[in-house]
Amino acid sequence: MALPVYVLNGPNLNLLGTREPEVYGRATLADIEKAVKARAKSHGLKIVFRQSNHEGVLVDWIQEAREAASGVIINPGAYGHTSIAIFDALKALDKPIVEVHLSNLYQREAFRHQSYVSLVAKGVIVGLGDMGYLLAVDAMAQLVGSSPGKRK
Ligand code: CA2
Repeated sequence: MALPVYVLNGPNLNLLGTREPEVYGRATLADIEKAVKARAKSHGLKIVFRQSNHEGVLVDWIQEAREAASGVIINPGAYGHTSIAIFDALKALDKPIVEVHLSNLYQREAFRHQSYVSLVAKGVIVGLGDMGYLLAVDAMAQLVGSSPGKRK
């Protein structure tokens, strides 16, 4: 049985769809989860989709992924810019990592221009809104060698 891809979301992403639609779009995180699972199914991939506002919880899930996931797609939210703990946990994960940000970090404040996660991610998708998550699933399918013919 193929292991699922973990899709991990950091702080405040539970608020998507409620404020700042011009920056983050109108989709809620539940909308994104639904779309991600549908896209993953077309690749024969299973998804574990989670969100936490707590750094240590995200670290725990990344550690869990060492045994339980085939790869990790992560929108670390603001922790991407600050968290060495999340960087260390991801560095210890010997699986493909794709980083996603809804907004284009490079058109925003300077403190958003650097990401610790980018240092350990195979690829980074920024500025494409919720489409970025779907592109990350497509990329992950290639990275973990999944295809509809291999559906489990
Ligand atoms: O662009 C992204 O995906 C971010 O990871 C979103 C984070 C931000 O701190 C990163 O720099 C970039 C923040 C998510 C906050 O989302 C909200 C949505 C609606 C209302 C309030 C916050």
